[in-house]
Amino acid sequence: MREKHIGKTAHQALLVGILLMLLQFTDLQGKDLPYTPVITPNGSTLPWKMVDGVKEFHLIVEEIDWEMAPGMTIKAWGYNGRTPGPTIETVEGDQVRILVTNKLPEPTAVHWHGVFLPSGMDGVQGLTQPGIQPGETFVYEFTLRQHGTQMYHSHGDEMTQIGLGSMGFFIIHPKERKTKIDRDYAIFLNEWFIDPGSYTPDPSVMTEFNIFTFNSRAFPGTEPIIAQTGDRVRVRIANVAQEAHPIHLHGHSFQVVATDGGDIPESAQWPETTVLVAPGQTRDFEFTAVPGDWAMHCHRRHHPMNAMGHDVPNVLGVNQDGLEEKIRELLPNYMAMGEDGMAEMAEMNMQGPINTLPMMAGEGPFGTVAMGGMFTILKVRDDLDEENVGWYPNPPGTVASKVSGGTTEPTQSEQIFVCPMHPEIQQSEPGSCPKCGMNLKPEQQNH
Ligand SMILES: [Cu+2]
Repeated sequence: MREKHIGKTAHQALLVGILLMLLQFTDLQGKDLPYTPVITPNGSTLPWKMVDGVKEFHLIVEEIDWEMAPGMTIKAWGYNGRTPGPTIETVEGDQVRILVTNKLPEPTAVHWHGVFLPSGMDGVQGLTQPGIQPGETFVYEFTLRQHGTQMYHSHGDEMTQIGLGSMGFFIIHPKERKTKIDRDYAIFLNEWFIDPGSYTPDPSVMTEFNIFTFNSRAFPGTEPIIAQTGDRVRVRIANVAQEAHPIHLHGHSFQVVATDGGDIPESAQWPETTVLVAPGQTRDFEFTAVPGDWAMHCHRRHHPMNAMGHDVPNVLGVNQDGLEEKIRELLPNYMAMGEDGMAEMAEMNMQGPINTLPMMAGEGPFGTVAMGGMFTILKVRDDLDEENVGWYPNPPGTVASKVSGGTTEPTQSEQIFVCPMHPEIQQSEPGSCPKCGMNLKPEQQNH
């Protein structure tokens, strides 16, 4: 009896030991983080290693090939193979050490934007440190005494280096958060001028930009934001570009809860649907997710558009009959456009110069979305399947639809999808024409 009893205790001790080891292992794998990790759509989070109680990160700045959307790749200057650089994630109280290796052809320095630190760690070339020469590695080390959405960006030849993409998020989580965040997203704004048909952004351009990006991606290259119905969602927006961008979210009211200067007290928050994010600012907003597919975009009209929208001759309302043929005698591939607006450019999938995105594009379940640039989709579902989100299944009777035969009285009708070029191609589901590949257009069939 006694032996058996001792045996049982030893067995329990062994089990506890294994459990403790497993817990420690889990912690080492970083799965037991004391915060909801930030997701950087189309981006990544910078891994770190603990060295004698210090969180150590390594950034390498260099020229990279960066895809802005399928069909367009640029020569950017980014960190660790991407622009924006990988998101640095930390917790208030952490001691951090950041190694920066310069593989650019000119000196650089990295500024930790909005972070409280000793002046000599502030990363301003010439003012607080010598420039990091090509091939050199510098070390920055400081203890985090605040929390918030901060940034890192080049502070040497800023016009060129930031202009080509040298920036990233520096997120400091609070030790304890009063209200839980279910999903936490980070989006860096930027605008670029890339001469149609070329690969290197022109950093000397001051105002006339032609590509506008979320995390250096232009729609339809932007990854959607996803959430479960009722989730508390935080979106962090950062800007070190030339222009201020009013970021608008459909279907929700949100509160701006923090800036790069710190948390906004609840008594000072007010409801919004659009937040203006100026150069040098970050803005965090939060909302409770409502089911649907919701657009989120910059509300300046040219910013959810790609190149080619600038300086086109204004022919709105001008009858161009016969003009096309006449010009074709001189320019064989000439195509007249714009008499009824610009939407036809999206329809025709206008072939521009190489490495140049169409002005507007993107396929939705009801046809072309005719957007580009700073545009993404918030996808909220009652039963979220993260691997396969798809298009929102609208409940019956909740989709705008055409009224019949000129009457304004709603009538019973059934939606069909028809090819604009081949009217014989009709089906009950959205899709593309098997003959010409164009998007089928929704039409009503009346009973
Ligand atoms: Cu904008």
